Amino acid sequence: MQRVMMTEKLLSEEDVAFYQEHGWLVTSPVLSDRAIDDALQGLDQHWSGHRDHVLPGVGKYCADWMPGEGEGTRNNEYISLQNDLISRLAWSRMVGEIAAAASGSSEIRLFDDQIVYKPGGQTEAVVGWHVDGDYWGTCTSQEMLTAWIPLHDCPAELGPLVVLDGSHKWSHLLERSALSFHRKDMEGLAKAVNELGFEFKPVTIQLRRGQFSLHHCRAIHGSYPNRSTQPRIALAVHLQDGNNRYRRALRPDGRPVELFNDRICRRTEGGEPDYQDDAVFPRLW
Ligand SMILES: O=C(O)CCC(=O)C(=O)O
Ligand SMILES: [Fe+2]
Repeated sequence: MQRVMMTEKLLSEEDVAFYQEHGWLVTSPVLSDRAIDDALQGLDQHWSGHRDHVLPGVGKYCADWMPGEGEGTRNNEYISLQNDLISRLAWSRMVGEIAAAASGSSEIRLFDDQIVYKPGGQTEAVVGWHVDGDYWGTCTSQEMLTAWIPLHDCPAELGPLVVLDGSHKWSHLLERSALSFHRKDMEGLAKAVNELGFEFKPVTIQLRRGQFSLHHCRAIHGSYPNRSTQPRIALAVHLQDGNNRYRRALRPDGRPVELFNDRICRRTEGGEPDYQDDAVFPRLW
């Protein structure tokens, strides 16, 4: 009973309906200063070379920016499995509870996470329009979602996340080559969206410290340059609902899709990656 009451307070029925309709949601400031300060400290530890847990293959099979690797946008994937201070924020019950309510799932587990750090003074560097679910071909679920948590106030000037409103309902109709985290052309997509008969409606998710946003795994999103003088640091926590399972998937060239998750998690009796492995996919809710 207590849990149900908490959920009702954190997210109203209207909030859930909004998420289902628009494919994104902004929370109230529910994350503590302490949790965010800890995550910032964890990030400093990571970039100084400290590892609470060594994950073999990080840096080779997934991004792990370290000092000396350029002054552009930094990307550190699977960081919560390596740093305990970051995992406290990434795996927080609060994030899990809100994600569960929004997606209508009784269970939420981590899928993976990443820090995206943009130095100040950017003029061109963007995160290209993409759909997170396109990177998760081995997942059966179409209800996975991402919590985007800035580690400071994040007004428009800092290049926060931008989501195309309602795009989770039609993103599958777009030509895939138009979409990529690494694509630089932010303007070209509007034409393609309009040609399909949909409205190109970018929503800039401006947040205060302690707030976070959720976006659906089929929602198109990206971000513009950080034009401010301070860094923009965000923790993106990619989440799976309780129904998600591994399925075999092939790339366009016919080779099997293999995610970094698949390399590091245990196997089911049938020999397939087990997306319920608590060691790699901890349960938040
Ligand atoms: O932080 C960004 O600009 C992009 C993050 C992102 O793609 C995500 O949260 O799924
Ligand atoms: Fe994304």
